[in-house]
Amino acid sequence: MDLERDLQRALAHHEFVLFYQPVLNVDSNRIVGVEALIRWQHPTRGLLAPGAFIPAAESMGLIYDIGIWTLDAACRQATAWPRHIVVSVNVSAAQFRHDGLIESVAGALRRSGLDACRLELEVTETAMIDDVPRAARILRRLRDMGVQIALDDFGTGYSSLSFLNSLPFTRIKIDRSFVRNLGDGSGDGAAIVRAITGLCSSLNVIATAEGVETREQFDYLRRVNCPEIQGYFISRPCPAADIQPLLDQTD
Ligand code: G
Ligand code: G
Ligand code: MN
Ligand code: NA
Repeated sequence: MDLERDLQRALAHHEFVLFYQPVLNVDSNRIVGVEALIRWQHPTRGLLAPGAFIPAAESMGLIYDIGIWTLDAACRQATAWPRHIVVSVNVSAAQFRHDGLIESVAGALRRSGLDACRLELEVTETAMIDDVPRAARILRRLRDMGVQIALDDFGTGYSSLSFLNSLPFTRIKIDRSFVRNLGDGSGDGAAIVRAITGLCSSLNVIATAEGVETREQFDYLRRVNCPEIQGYFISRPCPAADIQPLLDQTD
C-alpha cells in the first residue's frame, strides 16, 4: 500500500472527519468547549484513529496540509455553535516547528469568521522543549491574536515550573495517566492531581482533567476544585451532529 498517495487522495477527496469531545465546567455543569479529534474515513479500511496515520503524515510532510484542513474544519464547525463554546485543535510537534503555523491559524480564522477567542490550540511540552524562547514568541503572537493555548498531556513531558511560568497558557490539560491513578484519593496519583490543580489555580490557568471515566474520579476532582473535566464519563468523542444537542443554546 502506498500510504503517501493514499493520504494525498484523502486530502483531495475529503476523507478526513473531525470528531468532537466535550469539556464540562464542573461548577456550572455546562459544556464550555469541545476538543476536535481527527479521524480518517478510509474507503476500504474503515474509520481510522489518528495514531494510524498522523505519524506517517508527519514523516511525509503532509501534516501541514492536514493541519490546515483541521483548523479550517474546526473553525467552520464552531461558527455553528453557541458563542460560549471554545473549540480546541491539537497541534503536533512537527506542526509547531513549522513556520507556517501562525499563518494557518490566521487563515482559518479569516475564512471561517470565527472569533479568535473561541479557538484554542493544544500543544505538548515535547513540542516546545527544544526551543523554549521560540515557543514563547509563537505562543505570544497567537495570544495577541486572541487565540487560547492549552498545554496538552501535562505531566508526561519535562514540565518545570519555570516552563509553566514563562509561556502564556490559558489552560493546562492534566494527562489522563494521573486521573487513571486517582484510586480512592489517598495515594500518590491523587496527590499529584491535587497539586497540579492547586498550582493552576495559583497561576490563574484553568485546569482540565482528561480521561475521566468514572463517577468516583469525577467526585474526587470536584472535591479538589478541578474546574473542568473531559472524558468518557461525560462523553466519548463523536460526530458534530451528536455533539450539537449537548451544547446549551443559551449564551
Ligand atoms: O482521538 P484519539 O481519539 O485517538 O487521539 C489520539 C491522539 O491523536 C491524541 O494525542 C490527539 O492529540 C491526536 N490528534 C487528534 N486529532 C488530531 C489532529 O487533528 N491533529 C494532530 N496533530 N493530532 C491529533
Ligand atoms: O493527547 P490528547 O489528550 O489530545 O488525546 C486525546 C485522546 O484521549 C483521544 O484519543 C481520545 O479519544 C482519548 N480519550 C478521551 N477521553 C478518554 C477517556 O475517558 N478515557 C480514555 N482511555 N481515553 C480518552
Ligand atoms: Mn488533546
Ligand atoms: Na491530552
